[in-house]
Amino acid sequence: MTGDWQRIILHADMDAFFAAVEQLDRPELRGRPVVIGSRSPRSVVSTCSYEARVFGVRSAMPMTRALTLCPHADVVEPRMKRYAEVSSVIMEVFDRFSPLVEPLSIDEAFIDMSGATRIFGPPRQMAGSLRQAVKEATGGLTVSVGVASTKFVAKVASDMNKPDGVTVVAPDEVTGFLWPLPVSRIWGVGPKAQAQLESLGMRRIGDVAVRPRTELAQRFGVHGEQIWLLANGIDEREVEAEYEAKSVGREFTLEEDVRGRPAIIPHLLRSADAIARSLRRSNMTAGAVRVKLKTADFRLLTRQGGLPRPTSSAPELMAVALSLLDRFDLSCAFRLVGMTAFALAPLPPQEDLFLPAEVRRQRKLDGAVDRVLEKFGDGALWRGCDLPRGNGDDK
Ligand code: TTP
Ligand code: MG
Repeated sequence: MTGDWQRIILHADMDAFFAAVEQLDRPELRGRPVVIGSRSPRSVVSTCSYEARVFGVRSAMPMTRALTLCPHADVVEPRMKRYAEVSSVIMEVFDRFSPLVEPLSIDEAFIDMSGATRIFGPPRQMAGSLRQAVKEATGGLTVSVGVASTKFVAKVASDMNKPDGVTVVAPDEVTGFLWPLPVSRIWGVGPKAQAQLESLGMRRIGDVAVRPRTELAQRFGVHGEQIWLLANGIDEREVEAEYEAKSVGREFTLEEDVRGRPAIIPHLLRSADAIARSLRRSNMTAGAVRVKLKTADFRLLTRQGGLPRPTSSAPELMAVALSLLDRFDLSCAFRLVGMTAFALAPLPPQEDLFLPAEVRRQRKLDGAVDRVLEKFGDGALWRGCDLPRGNGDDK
């Protein structure tokens, strides 16, 4: 399991979600074929336990057919409110692992863990910790996880060892992993496109990948190009966090690329100041920080690390950001510099009394800085750093 992990993306998908929740809440259903839906003649199967899948029962199948395949199944009416409740528990677990969590449906999400190996260990260990945390938080539910450096491969991978499984696809294993799979595994290839591809001799992903890109583009337009890119494991899409409030970030796209630590630091200071102010305004603290750099050739690099204690102070955020900076290769030019604070929590009331004197002093200074910035606007204070004017825009 080697290779250059530019990004580490986890796709986590609960196993037989609705059915598993029913088996959790009703122990008498454990080990039984459970089919979620109603017994009414027109009902379709919402999902079913793995014990029912052995008989060929599947989601979206007419209930009558499911009961023909598995007559002794327990049919259970869905309880959406309960599933939504469990869904928020698992999403909260994911949020503890990264500020970049993109929920895809009630039971699955992408989690960007790039740059987090210092905290969570190598990819397989990350997946293990996540699965354990989900199990503990839910009281016993299992989740399958795929890990790869792209969303597409991570999503395909999470399905490979279901239920209760992990599949890690290192960057140098992508071709070997994807190519033997049927073309229907490619995002956007439905039954119609599948039939078209097959009629042209492309049954497996590898058959698509080895054709010239232009051939796919000519036959299927932009969509064809997308299929070709995915078949070759190329997928630049970023994990997009849905809820901004779970993290506070500030990044700057620079008019001129910057090179080297001294040129990067002022932009991080700007980010830290803005983030700290925003945290204080909402009486929140952050427990971890992520530094983001985009190279001149658009490669996105991130590193993240925990704070020694939750804080809303710019110097404390900055101290961690500076140590994270040591973990980047800073030899290339960067077009974007940014920072995100996450693992947010409300500031405990009256905590001030118990803080050491230097922390209280820093808080007072922070308050004074906030007042100056509120009066004169961002950029009025750079804490002694020399930042060229007009270099960078707020995003
Ligand atoms: P899935 O993740 O697709 O299915 P699953 O979690 O039941 O099983 P697994 O991931 O182990 O293959 O969908 C999540 C839930 O969404 C599922 O438990 C029930 C609901 N669902 C439907 O109601 N109808 C459907 O057709 C599908 C596919 C899912
Ligand atoms: Mg699922």
